[in-house]
Amino acid sequence: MTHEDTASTDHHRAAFLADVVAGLSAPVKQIPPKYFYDDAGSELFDRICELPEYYVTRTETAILRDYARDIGDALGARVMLIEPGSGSSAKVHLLLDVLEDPVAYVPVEISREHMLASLAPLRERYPGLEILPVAADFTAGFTVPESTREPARRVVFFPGSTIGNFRPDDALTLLSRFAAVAGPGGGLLLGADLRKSPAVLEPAYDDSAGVTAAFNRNVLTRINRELGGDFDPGAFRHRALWNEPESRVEMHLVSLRDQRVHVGGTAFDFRAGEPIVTEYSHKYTLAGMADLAQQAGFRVEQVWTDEQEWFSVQYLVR
Ligand code: AVJ
Repeated sequence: MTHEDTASTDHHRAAFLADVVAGLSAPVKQIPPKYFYDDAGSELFDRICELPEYYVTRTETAILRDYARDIGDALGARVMLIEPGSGSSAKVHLLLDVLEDPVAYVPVEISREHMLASLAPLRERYPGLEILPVAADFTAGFTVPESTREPARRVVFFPGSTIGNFRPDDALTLLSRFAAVAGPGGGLLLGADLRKSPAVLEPAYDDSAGVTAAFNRNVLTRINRELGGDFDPGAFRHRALWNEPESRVEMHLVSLRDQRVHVGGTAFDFRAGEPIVTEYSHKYTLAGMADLAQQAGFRVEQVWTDEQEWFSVQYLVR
């Protein structure tokens, strides 16, 4: 463990503690969803992507596969591909297989070990491609490294409908930041889940096997391990609700009894039935996303959806 690693771990722990204490002190208690993704959480999420109810990943992957050539043509040659929140970089090969002479791939990921482990197969598959990993929290801004060859344009790749985790005003801030990263002539290839029946949405976030419930509770286990909390994860119930006015799925951890929990020396009281909000997944219409993109400085160049229009892959240009 280098000095830098210790410093960044301490910095990360301090930010984690501050976010949790602030979130649990709020009128409506909350824990930011970015803290789901420790190694256990990342593995649980990989399992969620295989679930029958969770249509998001397979629907997006099918669109990227079915329209790969069109998407490759739209992005053009000698692209630098930048992927904020790359996770296990499970989708980027669908683009790299069809892109003409891509200059570099820049994954940006908060869990460093998970990212570096996921890059080995890519290095093997694309020996001529420069891969420049950035261990950073993309929501806090990051610097794009220089590539050896000058790219024709920068394209930000933001799949998986992670944009849905952000309230619309925060989503606008994030898209504006991506517009700055892409630069003039650059673009954004965005995966955005679309509005649909709650009868489909709620099971997708509360699957019958209980994997999403375990994913949700895991953040309490992480707080106990990394922040010295004394949560009893079994004393909280997983809940997924469709919020029509806000056009989002909300994930909650509901306290099963009156209880007191301590984190970092601070006590937090919960009433029976009181929720902790752990994630929002906003669902867009095509018109709604086009409007948000325009406010952020993008123009919608092309949109690809599945037959049922459950999911959209959108190429936005500056
Ligand atoms: C990775 C944020 C896109 O919101 O659908 C999956 C995370 N949460 N099941 C989503 C998630 C519950 C997922 N994103």
